This record gives sequence, C-alpha cells and structure tokens, in this order.
Amino acid sequence: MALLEILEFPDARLRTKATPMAPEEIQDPSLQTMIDNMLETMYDAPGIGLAASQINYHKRLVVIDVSDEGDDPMVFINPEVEPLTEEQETMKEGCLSVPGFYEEVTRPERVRVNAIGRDGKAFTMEAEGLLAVCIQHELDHLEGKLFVDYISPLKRTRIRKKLEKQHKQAASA
Ligand code: GNR
Ligand code: NI
Repeated sequence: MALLEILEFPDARLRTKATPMAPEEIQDPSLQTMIDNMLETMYDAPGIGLAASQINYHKRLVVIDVSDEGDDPMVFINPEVEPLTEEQETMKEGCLSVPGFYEEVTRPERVRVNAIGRDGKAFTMEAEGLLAVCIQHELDHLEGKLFVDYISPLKRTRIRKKLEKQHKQAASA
C-alpha cells in the first residue's frame, strides 16, 4: 500500500469537478488498490473522510470512516446525496486540504445516499450526525467545493494567506 499526497488549499486542482466512474473502471482491479491507498492515507492523516479529488484523482470516489475505533471503512463510488429534511445542523468542520483550520458550516441534518460500493454493487443508506456532515463535505470535494467556500471572504482570505505562507516556507526548507 502507499500514502498519497493530499492537495492543499488554494491549489487550483481542488476546484476540478470529478467525473463519474465507468463500469469498466469500477470492475478494474486497480480500483481496489486505489481504494486501499486512499483508506491508508485517510487513517494516516488522520481523517474521517477522503475524496479522490484531494489526491488529484478526479473521479467520483470517496472513502469515509466515522467510527471511534477506525474499523468501519466505507466506500462510495458515484455517490448521490439528497436531503431528507429541511432541518439544518451546524458543525465545526475541518479538512485535510485546509490543515489546521476549523469553521462552522450549516448543512441538511439528514440525507439519503445512493452509491456503488467497492464490491461494485449499488446501495442506498440514510445518514445523520457526523456521517451526514462528512458525506456532504466529501460530495462537495467532488464538485470542486471546499468548506471554506461557506465562510466569510475575509476569513477565507486569511486562511489562504496563512497556508500560502506555510507552503512557501516548506518549499524553501
Ligand atoms: O477529517 C475530517 N474531519 C472532518 C470534521 C468535520 C467535518 C468534516 C470532516 S472531513 C475531514 C477529512 C476531509 O478533509 N475530508 O475531505
Ligand atoms: Ni475535506
């Protein structure tokens, strides 16, 4: 297995819209390696989710594990999300592509997810709480959207400048 490099804001590649995975791609054994590498990268970070967009692979593929023990890996291929309620929930979100920053984001509280699993089979599930937040956060990545897009432009600019400074320092170290 291998750790993959995670793109960081404001990298323009994070703004790429991911394309659906074709049946041949879903059946290709190399996808299983990609999924294992994404899970390893997510657990190593550590994070509770990772979208393929974050590792510069612009296909509709997401991994999530919101369990306390980190023993419940979930894989979503071509996921689609619909809100199940008009109730909104606000949670402080972080992102492996925006390391070190946490801001409140408001999203639908309950969602239904249709996706294909790593076994190639379609499934439907309903989610609430942290899982619902995480799924919506990952779906945003596939659209090229980041949680910082929901906060004030002033805060977003501050975060961008701090990360740009860190990236410059890392590059010259
Ligand atoms: O690890 C993560 N934690 C998190 C916390 C609150 C809301 C969303 C997340 S997702 C994030 C991992 C990540 O960046 N996924 O794209
Ligand atoms: Ni993220």
